[in-house]
Amino acid sequence: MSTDFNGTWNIISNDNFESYMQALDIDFATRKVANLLSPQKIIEQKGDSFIIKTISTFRNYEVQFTVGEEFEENTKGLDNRKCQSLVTWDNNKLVCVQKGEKKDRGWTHWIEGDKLYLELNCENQVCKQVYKKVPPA
Ligand code: VLP
Repeated sequence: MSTDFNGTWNIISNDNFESYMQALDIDFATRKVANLLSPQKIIEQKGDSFIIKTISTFRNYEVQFTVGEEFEENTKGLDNRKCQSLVTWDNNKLVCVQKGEKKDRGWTHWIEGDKLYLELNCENQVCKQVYKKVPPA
C-alpha cells in the first residue's frame, strides 16, 4: 500500500528557493514576489492518480498525472516551458522527472508524520520545502 498524500498542506520552510528560481530563469521582479509567498499544496490522490495544486496569493499551479504514465507538462505561470514529465514511485517517495530544456529537472515528494517534504531540482540547484498538514475540518 502506497503513501496517502491527500490533504491540504501549508509551507513551513523553503530552502534555496531563490537559486532554484534563478536556475529556471525567473526574472528578478517575479522572484522578489515569489520569495514572499507562503504557498499551500492541495493534493487529491486516488490510488496512482494525482492532482497537485500549488496555491498562492500571486499565482496558482496545478498538475494532474497518473504514476507511470508520461505526460506533457506546460509549466504555465511558472517558467512557461514544456516538459515530458513522468512520475514514479521510489519506495514511498513520489519522483517526477521533467525532461525538457533544463537538465536534471524534477521533484520528489514524501511524507514523514504530519509533514510533507518536497525537493525541487533544476540544473545543479535543489530547493527543499517542508509543509505541515492542515487538520481536516
Ligand atoms: C517559479 C518557480 C511563483 C516562480 C514564479 C511564480 C509557488 C510538486 C510540483 C507540482 C511545483 C511547484 C514549483 C514552484 C516553482 C515556482 C508562483 C507561485 C507558486 O510543484 O508539488 O507541480 O513544481
